[in-house]
Amino acid sequence: MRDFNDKAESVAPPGPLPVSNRDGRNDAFEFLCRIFELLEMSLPESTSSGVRLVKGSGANAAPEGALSLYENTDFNGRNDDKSILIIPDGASANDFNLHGFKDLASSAVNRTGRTQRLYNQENLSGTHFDVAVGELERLEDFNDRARSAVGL
Ligand SMILES: [Ca+2]
Repeated sequence: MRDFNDKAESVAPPGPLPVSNRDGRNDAFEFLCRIFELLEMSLPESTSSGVRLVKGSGANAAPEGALSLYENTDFNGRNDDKSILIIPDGASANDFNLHGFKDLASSAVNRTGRTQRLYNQENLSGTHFDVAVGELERLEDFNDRARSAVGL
């Protein structure tokens, strides 16, 4: 269930008391298996977030195909103890706080091939700041304000 990480929004008991069937499995177990199969099948690629927090510094630490947000200006300088939030293109990051990165971003490297938009509120709301493709040593008036992001 690797694609289910952070995606559960509710949970419910499996219903009637389990009844063993011919295979020795029970109906409740079969029911849950089926639900999980359906969930896996219905999740489009773009919802597999892949957003991750790493430690490091320098623009070279930013991978291709992702927006990398640095905790400090100048791509964390030379301080490898500082954090970088890596957001793969197509994975909207709706709440940086889930990764312990709320109101921290101070510089960015955009290697996604398209503009990435930062928002000062969760769920892509509030005011925004656009990060063009390339390297941005400081986020200017958006310093320490980013809480969510999405590619345009
Ligand atoms: Ca910062």
